[in-house]
Amino acid sequence: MLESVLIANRGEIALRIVRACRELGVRSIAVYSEADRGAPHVLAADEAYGIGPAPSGESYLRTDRLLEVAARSGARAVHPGYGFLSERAVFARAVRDAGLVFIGPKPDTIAAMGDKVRARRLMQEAGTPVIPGSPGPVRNPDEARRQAREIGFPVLLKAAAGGGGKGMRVVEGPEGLERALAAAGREAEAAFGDPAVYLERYLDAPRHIEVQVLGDGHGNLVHLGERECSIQRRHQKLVEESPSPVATPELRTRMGEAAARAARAVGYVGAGTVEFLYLDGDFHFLEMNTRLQVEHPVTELVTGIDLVEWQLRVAAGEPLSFTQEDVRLSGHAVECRITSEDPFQGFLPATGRVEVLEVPVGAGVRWDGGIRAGFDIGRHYDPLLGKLVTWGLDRASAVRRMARALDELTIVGVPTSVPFHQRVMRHAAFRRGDLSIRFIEDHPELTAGDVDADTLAVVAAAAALLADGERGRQPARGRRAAVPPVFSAWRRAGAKWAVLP
Ligand code: MV4
Repeated sequence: MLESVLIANRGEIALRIVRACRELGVRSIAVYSEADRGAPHVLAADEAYGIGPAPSGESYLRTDRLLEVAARSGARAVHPGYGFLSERAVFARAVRDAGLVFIGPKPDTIAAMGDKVRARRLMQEAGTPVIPGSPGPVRNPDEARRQAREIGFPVLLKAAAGGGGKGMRVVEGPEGLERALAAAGREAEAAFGDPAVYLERYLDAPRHIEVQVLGDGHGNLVHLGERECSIQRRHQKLVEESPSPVATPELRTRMGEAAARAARAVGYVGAGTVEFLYLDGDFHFLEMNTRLQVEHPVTELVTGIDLVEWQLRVAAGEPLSFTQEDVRLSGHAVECRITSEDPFQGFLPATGRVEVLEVPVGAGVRWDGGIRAGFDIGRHYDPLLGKLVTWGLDRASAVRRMARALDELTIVGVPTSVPFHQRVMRHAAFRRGDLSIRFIEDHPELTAGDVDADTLAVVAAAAALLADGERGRQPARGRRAAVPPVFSAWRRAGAKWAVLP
């Protein structure tokens, strides 16, 4: 096994990696910015080193400082987590060139999948269905018109260097093509420094379903079932689950084999994800993510396979100890991303100090968190506070368990997405599994304004005082208390302030 791992990340994923290291007897080395002194990942790791000021450009994205810490601490490997430097081929190469193990695929694989046109071509050659589209970047309006006619309208313009939806433009007919091409090119140039764009047939309201793959350095590669990730807003996923409510065993096998073929075609080593768009029974390759993903826990809960453990084992040169036939899916898992955003104000990012943190426990409940009471949530990093994940024998029980766990999750001091998730878990369309990437727009009642927090605080304080007055009376034997749990009703409403009982 690797003797030590430098974790080039922060928050819940850094903690997740520390835990895997500890179980394997690997020394964990954390890094932190000035905003993250005393952050949970820093306290949890075996060692921690400051790498600069709060802005990530001056800390978590500084390859030079990370490699300095690696040298100083004697780290043998680097785990990039997700985001930050995790999909930068140049970083992976720099880590290797410094004589360290990069915990992830080969730099060339990262580069190939980062180029969306190249990735499409590779996947097509591997026999994975791709969305009908142009064979390469479109160079001029004439070429665009010819290809669009062949593909059929509506078409979608995408940045070749893209990802994350930047530079995308839907075009309904030939009239709009020239303008959209110019605009998409400018946007792609601004976002990625590369104006190249290509065309795909536009799929209306598909599902986003992805397949987890895991390969070792000995030519073995398995797929670990799919995740349904359709519930998202502005390309930020909010709820994920495994399996997908639409996946039959036949679909799972077809998608899994398509994903595994795709990954084998690029000699994939480590944990990766092949993303598909699914519509009316058909699926098409979208992108491949060459990193561990935020939503990996739902796969872990239904397969029993610890993905971070296997990332470390594979990076150390171990072969997979199981085959595709050994992979069995059991039950159903759901994940809610808990963020410091106000769902009733367009998911406005919020800041504040976490005053109280109470985390649900019990059978089938997992909290992958990155916060603690007393920790300040600032504006410098993404707003993910933690992930609440539940497992059940079937989808309905996993969802009921999530609703209960959300009611028990108490975060006081900063607005969170918890009340949004409570609505989703009780929503009829969600319970039917009737999902698409438009789910949130299609159901505005999920994000319609709640009572404003200040009004609620006054009402809740009055209720709490009344409840305190009643609390002296004990219910008769076998009777419920006359006073309902005011504090839990209050926190369920997402109040910013609480008078603790
Ligand atoms: C699409 C699409 C519809 N048709 N491609 C958005 C991010 C980028 N990586 C790919 N994306 C999409 N590509 C075709 N041909 C719709 C999206 C899309 C989307 C995809 C997955 C998850 C959420 C999404 C939200 C909006 C649009």
